Order: sequence, then structure tokens, then C-alpha cells
Amino acid sequence: MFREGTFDSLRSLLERSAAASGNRRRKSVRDSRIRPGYLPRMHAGFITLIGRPNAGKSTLLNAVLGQKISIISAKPQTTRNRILGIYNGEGVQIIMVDTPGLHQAKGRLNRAMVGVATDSLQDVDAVCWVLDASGPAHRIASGSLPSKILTKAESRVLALIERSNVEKVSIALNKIDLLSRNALLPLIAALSERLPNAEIVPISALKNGSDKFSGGVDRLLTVWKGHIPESPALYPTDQVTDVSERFVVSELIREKIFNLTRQEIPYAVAVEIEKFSEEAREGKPPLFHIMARIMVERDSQKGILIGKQGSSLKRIGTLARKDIEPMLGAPVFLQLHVSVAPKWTENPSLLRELGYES
Ligand SMILES: Nc1nc2c(ncn2[C@@H]2O[C@H](COP(=O)(O)OP(=O)(O)OP(=O)(O)O)[C@@H](O)[C@H]2O)c(=O)[nH]1
Ligand SMILES: [Mg+2]
Repeated sequence: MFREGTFDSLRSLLERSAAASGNRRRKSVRDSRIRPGYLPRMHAGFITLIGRPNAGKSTLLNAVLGQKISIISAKPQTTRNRILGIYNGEGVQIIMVDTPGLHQAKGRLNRAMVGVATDSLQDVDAVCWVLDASGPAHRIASGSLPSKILTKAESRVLALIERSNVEKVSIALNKIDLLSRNALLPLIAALSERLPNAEIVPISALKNGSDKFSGGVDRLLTVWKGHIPESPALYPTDQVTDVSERFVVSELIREKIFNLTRQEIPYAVAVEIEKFSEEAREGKPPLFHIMARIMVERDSQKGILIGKQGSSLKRIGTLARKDIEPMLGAPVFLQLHVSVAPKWTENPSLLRELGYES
């Protein structure tokens, strides 16, 4: 089911992204395959993945693509931007729009994140609500009334979908590896009563293919194919995302910080790439020199991030480099430094500079 050759260096694919964005709708599979008397049918369109933080939206996007484009963590509010993941299959191009989790936003950065998610419901062909099924299943098992199966926050996502003008709706009932099979049916029944036109597909984005109810993501792709219109490909068919290589590098560094630090630190951090250069080497792959600034809000956070004799920062750098090198297909010399930008999460010009506000 996964795209062929996806484990090739992401670099070559990303490199084409910028150039390719100007070519939208110009070159398509249909154009190159037209035979007299035979017009192959192609479906292409946009599907927004929406849901609560931590539901597994980014994990799902990566599972469909078979490679990591969007970062993941066990902490909520990991994704901060709109990120496209382009799935190219037989006769279909599904452009998934990963979004930040919907939450009651306090503060400017969080409001911007929620704004990105709600705006992503405009001008798309379909929406997929990614719902962590383990919570509602647990509430069913403990005898909750049908009206209490969804939390208020989950009901708000549902209301947002209902208010949007998007007609084609699917629900990816995620994390089914965490529940027993007999919890599924009552949950599906309850959800189909609330959203009668939605197609509900139980999946495990994390364990797709290996879990006890494997195959869910395949079924979801089939549903999505029916939700997008007949159209030539909207992006070149070897393109997997719209984000730049620099962006993915900064996100991979931020992911390590999310995974290695606690409390408020992950939420006080932004990563900015200051230098990104390639040194050509005779008979060898190039060497990348990357310098990134990790921005925090307070001195105390800077101390924690750096750690004793720089140990914490070193660990972040080592883990990030392990992910960046295969992506670029070349060795990387990665330098990280930490600086304090008081209240950057409330600062409009910094938020704009970091790409969190437009
Ligand atoms: N057990 C289980 N865990 C999963 C599954 N899918 C995702 N997760 C875990 O759920 C957590 C959140 O996943 P993400 O993909 O970052 O969730 P998200 O919806 O993108 O979250 P935000 O970016 O914060 O909105 C991670 O720890 C994932 O490993 C699944 O199918 N089963
Ligand atoms: Mg995410």
C-alpha cells in the first residue's frame, strides 16, 4: 500500500518541492498516460486531518506515506504548522493536510495554532476526524450515557466539522490496538448516530500492518479515494510534501526536545535554522553544516536545555543528527545553541518570523 521507493533520501523529493509548486496542474499522470480511445480515471484532492492534540494525526500522515514528514510525540500540541503529505497511489493522489490539535488556546502561539487548524477546513475536498478511540471506548465500558461518550472537547471538534462546509467526512477511529474488539461496535454506533454521513474506519496508525486488526489504514485510503473528485494530479507524482528540507530539520530538532524535556519546556521552545550549507567533497557525499538556534523564554529553561556540562543539548543534537542524516542522505555537522527570547510565544513579529503566524 505504501508509496514505492519512499525510503529513498527525502532530500531529493523535498528539493523538487519548491520548484514543483509552480508546476501545479501543469504536468499530470493523466497527461503522460493518455492513449487514443482510453482516458484513465484519476482522483486527486485535499483531505484535512483534524482532531484533538495527541489523537495521532501526524502518526497517520507518516503511516500513509511510509516515512516521517511530520513530527510526533507523546505530548499534546506537537504539530504547530499546516503540513502537507502527498500520497501517490494507483490512479489517485491524496493530499493530506496535517494540522495542530484543536484545544482551548491560551496565549498567542496557541491561538495561532488553532487558527491554522480551523482555517485548514476551508477549500478542501474532505475532512478526516482523527479520534483517539481509547477514551470514548473506556467511557462506554464504564457505562457512560450515550451523550457522555465524547468529552466536551471531542464534541467541539464534531461541532466544528458540522459547521464547516465540507461534505465528505470520515472518522479515523485511531489507537484501536489499545482497545478490545467488543468496545468498537458500540462506539461506531454512537458516532454514526452523531455524524450519520461520516464513514467510520477503525485504525491503528502506529501499528498498522502488524496489529491484531491490521489493514485499517488501507481501508481509510479507499474511503478517502471516494471522497476526492476526479482530477489530474495536483502535484508532481514524485512529490511527498510541500515543506522545505530546512523546515523538516528544525522540526526534527524540536521533536527531540519534546521527547527529552518535561513540563513547560517543550512549549517554550522554537527552533530556527541559522545556517544550512553543503560542502562538496571529492568522491564522497557532501557534508552538511547546519547551525540551529533553540529559542526559550527564560534563563532557567536555557539552563535545563543545556544540562550539566552541556549534556542535555549534546543528547538532543545526537538524536536529531541520527534522523537528519538519513533524510539528507549525507553526513551532517550539527551545531545547536540556546538563546533566551523573553515571551517569544506572545511576540507577533517573532511568531511571524518563525512561521507560526502569517
Ligand atoms: N497505541 C497507539 N498510539 C498511537 C497511535 N497513533 C499514534 N499514537 C501515539 O499517540 C501520540 C500522539 O501522536 P501524534 O501523531 O503526535 O498525535 P497528533 O494528533 O499529531 O498530536 P498533535 O500534533 O499534538 O495535535 C504518540 O505518542 C503516538 O505514538 C496508535 O494507533 N496506537
Ligand atoms: Mg501532530
